[in-house]
Amino acid sequence: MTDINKKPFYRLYYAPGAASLVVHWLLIETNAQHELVSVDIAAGEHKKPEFLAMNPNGLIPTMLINQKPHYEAAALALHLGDAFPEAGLSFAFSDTERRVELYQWMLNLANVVQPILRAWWNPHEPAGEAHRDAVRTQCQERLSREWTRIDQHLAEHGALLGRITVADFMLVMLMRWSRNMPQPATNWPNLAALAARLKQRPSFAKLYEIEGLTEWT
Ligand SMILES: N[C@@H](CCC(=O)N[C@@H](CS)C(=O)NCC(=O)O)C(=O)O
Repeated sequence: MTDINKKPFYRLYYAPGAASLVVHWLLIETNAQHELVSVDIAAGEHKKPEFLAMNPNGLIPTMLINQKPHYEAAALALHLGDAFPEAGLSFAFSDTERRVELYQWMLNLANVVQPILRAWWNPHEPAGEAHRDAVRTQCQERLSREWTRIDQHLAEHGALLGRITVADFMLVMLMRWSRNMPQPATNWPNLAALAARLKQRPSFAKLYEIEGLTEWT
């Protein structure tokens, strides 16, 4: 069994602004010892055999935890919340009631919201090149319903779990991806307030500097 007091060493395979962003952000936020490996998606580095040996899905993020490869942004974010309890971004292992709420939100974001955004950024994927515009229209409609639902929840709770957790970092990354949509997530006031709150953290400025990001500051 892993000793929770002995901190792992991480190597994150990332691309600027990609789904690795939440993991990178949390590595900074938790002060985790880590190194970064930039992956050139355009050059197809993530489809090469050496990468597929780490992540057979051929996707970013992929992260070595003590040299063992792991993937899925939501899972990696949950792990960092657990591995760094002092950062206060998760709940104690004994607090199963709160933890199930955290799992619920993370999986809801990863399974419901994230795929819509993936389809928006890759509109040829669901039904081919000929249907790009229809896919994008549908993505916006579906996503607006999701933003409304989450915004209403935030109006009552302020943060997804009532206080800032790894789930809010995940949400803000997904919000960022909607920045060029006709109705970006920041059109919803409680979502905008949450993003503004997280953007004030020093970790956000550091993340942007390292990834060389400029949009959506
Ligand atoms: N479910 C995966 C999705 C990851 C994902 O879609 N990553 C994108 C970057 S944002 C990627 O690797 N795209 C390259 C490709 O699809 O070939 C996760 O959350 O980690």
